[in-house]
Amino acid sequence: MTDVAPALTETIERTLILVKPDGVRRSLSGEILRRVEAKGYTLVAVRLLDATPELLAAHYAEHEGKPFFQPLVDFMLSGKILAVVAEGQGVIPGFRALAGATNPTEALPGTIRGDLGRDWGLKVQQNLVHGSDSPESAAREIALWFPELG
Ligand code: DAT
Ligand code: MG
Repeated sequence: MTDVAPALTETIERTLILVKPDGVRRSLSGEILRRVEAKGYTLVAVRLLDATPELLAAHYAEHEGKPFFQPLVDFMLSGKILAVVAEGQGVIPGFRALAGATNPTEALPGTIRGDLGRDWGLKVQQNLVHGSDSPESAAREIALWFPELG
């Protein structure tokens, strides 16, 4: 058994989840965390905060220069964000599957964006949640939002 346990624990991963300002404003934080917990993932850290332009520029660096970049930053500054670190085997793709497609019109029923989100006709999609898309992104984003865990 001693050679099995370390191999299993090495597969545990962490992801950064954000309940965006639309989710907090619409009082969906609890429903979203409920789905993460009901799936079986563990909440490692949770923080309600106001983002800053600097934090968002770093977080969304890959989108700089795209037409929706400034609307996205303005939207993310429009209210409180619930930042969460969740843990479990496969949690990075697992939460992306729970979240659903980026465009809430296309997100399938059963997903957070499919069940709870819609297109509001704005310059940026307000789609309730962010989830890290790779182990590299997760490590980078967790260090940004939870420096004490990085
Ligand atoms: P995701 O959040 O699914 O990883 P992303 O990283 O490509 O999507 O984009 C970040 C956010 O920007 C996304 O959640 C919503 C918004 N967005 C992306 N593409 C968009 C587009 N073509 N039009 C409007 N908003 C968009
Ligand atoms: Mg993304």
